[in-house]
Amino acid sequence: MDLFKNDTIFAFASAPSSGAVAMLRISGAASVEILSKITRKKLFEPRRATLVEIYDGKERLDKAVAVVYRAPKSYTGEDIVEISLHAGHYIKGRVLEILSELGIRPAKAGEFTMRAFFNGKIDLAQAQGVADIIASKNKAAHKAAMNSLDGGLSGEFKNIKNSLRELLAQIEVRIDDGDGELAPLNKEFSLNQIKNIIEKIKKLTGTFCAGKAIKDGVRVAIVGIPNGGKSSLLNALLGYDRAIVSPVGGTTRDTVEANFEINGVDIILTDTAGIREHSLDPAEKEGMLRSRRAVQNSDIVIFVKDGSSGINQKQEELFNEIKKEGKNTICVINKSDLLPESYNPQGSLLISCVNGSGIEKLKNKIIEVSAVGALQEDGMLITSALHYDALLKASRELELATAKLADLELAAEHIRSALQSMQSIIGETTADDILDIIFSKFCIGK
Ligand SMILES: Nc1nc2c(ncn2[C@@H]2O[C@H](COP(=O)(O)OP(=O)(O)OP(=O)(O)O)[C@@H](O)[C@H]2O)c(=O)[nH]1
Ligand SMILES: [Mg+2]
Repeated sequence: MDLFKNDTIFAFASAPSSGAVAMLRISGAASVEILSKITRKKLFEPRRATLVEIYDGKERLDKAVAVVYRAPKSYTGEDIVEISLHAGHYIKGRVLEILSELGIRPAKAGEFTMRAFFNGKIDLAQAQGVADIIASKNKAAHKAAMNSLDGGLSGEFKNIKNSLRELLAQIEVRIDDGDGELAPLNKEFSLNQIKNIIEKIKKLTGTFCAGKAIKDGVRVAIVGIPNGGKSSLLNALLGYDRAIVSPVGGTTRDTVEANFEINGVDIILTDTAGIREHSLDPAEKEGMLRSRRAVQNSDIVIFVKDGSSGINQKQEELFNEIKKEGKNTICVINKSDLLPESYNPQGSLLISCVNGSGIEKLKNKIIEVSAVGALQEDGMLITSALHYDALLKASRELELATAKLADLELAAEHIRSALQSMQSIIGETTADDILDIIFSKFCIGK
């Protein structure tokens, strides 16, 4: 994508599928003049909805509502025109042609937000919040994106950046002080300052796992020996019949995937073929391979033991083998309805897919053992890999600075690198190719 150009651009900000109204956005110096041309109306009061007629040559194309926002008080910081048209296929297509004929060009993905960024309306972390808010599929992801959009996260980044800048100034001024007029640097104090900043950064990087889980969902694989009730559990968690259940062992062959939410967190649930030692059936063998792959691809494994068959050797061996994969593993003992009430599950969760007992507890347990479980209620959340990498780099540089504090020039070098890393997150010194990556993820019209 070409970086910022000062021409006038247009795009539909509403979804391309049909609806009653389509919102067209024009941004740039020529936008109000273009509006006058297509409506044959000269004066528009800013920020006031005006009923207009859109002309296609001599013919009327549509009746619409137009709003003008004058620079710099607009989303992009430029003059903006927003026109709500009837969402007819012909009207939408024709209006785009007319605007191109008038010499302005279609916007590229993310170009409106990129202009907002270049005009200082938002910083880079907020711009990423815009993309995330559109992409957010669930309550928790939406909350994290709102926080970025509001500038909460940017505020935190800026605090860190400002502390680094002050610290660097303290050191640089002493490097420049050849005559020794200033008191020497209080190394212990500076060391504490750096350590505090490292702490703040670590608090943020520590939320990345949870941030990723919230943004991308938590992958949960259900595994165990045949007939333990894995498919029944998938259905019980989902609340509808997704997978085939039967009393014959080896029912599930292929993995069965389904999505649902627990407390606003997306869960991607995979039911797998039961694993047993001997099977001559090639389809069942392939199914078991897929079960093991599902374990490797998961964040959490639910191991289902069949309580009614007595906890036998084979189940225990398989359980120990699965645990070796190193995943967060929740062990459930199913078919509690067939067990005596006095039964003691010893560290496992007792459930019944037939009467639903223990299922809510299991849902809570899934969130508890997921990365989301460790989150503070109102804490900041890192969801972007770019932010995470930049923060890690900053904290690495600061660790080096603490080790080199005896040599002020070296220490300053590392603190400067950390500062640059923080500035790149906010967008003060971000390389063009990184900006391209960020904005190309946007949809057209935003
Ligand atoms: N009594 C009782 N029966 C259950 C329970 N859960 C599952 N079953 C029964 O156990 C049998 C096997 O259930 P499935 O859900 O198909 O088991 P599975 O682990 O998916 O089996 P495979 O796909 O063959 O590996 C079925 O007859 C279910 O009705 C339960 O909680 N209580
Ligand atoms: Mg099954």
